[in-house]
Amino acid sequence: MAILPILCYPDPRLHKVAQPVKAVDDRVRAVLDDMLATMYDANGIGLAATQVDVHERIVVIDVSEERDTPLVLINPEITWASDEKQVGDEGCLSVPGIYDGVERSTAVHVRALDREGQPRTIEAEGLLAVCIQHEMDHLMGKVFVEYLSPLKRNRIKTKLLKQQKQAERA
Ligand code: GNR
Ligand code: NI
Repeated sequence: MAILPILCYPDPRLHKVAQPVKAVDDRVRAVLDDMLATMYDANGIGLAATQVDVHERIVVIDVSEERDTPLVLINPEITWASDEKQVGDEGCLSVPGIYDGVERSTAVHVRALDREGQPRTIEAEGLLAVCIQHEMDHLMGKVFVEYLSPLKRNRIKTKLLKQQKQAERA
């Protein structure tokens, strides 16, 4: 298992569209294990493959308090999303230190393959529903700051670029 580097906004690779996984084999299971290790190491509740520069439809999530309930989604598709929506503060491992409100459906149904390649349906609400929508956006090349105003987004971009240049020099 390896902890993978996480791409930081505004890295253009965060906007690549992920391709479907063709076969859930040992290669994909190794990616899943590295992604889980990376997510837990970073104290995130979710991680999309896009964030670790792997452009395949793979997501890992753990919204449990104990951080002992990993959920794996391969080729996820949202089959239903509630009309009811709610604004909640979101953060992202690829946008460190930034938190802002995003409107999401309060509940979703997702069809995905598990680590054995078996199809599963997940009915999610609350934080899990928010996280699933956030991760599926990543697979489409979308980062949550794109829901914010252009003014806010540009300020975030400038701030993070400055931080990254600072880190390079350090
Ligand atoms: O760790 C994370 N927390 C979080 C909080 C509110 C809404 C979404 C998230 S996902 C984020 C991890 C991440 O960046 N996943 O892509
Ligand atoms: Ni994210």
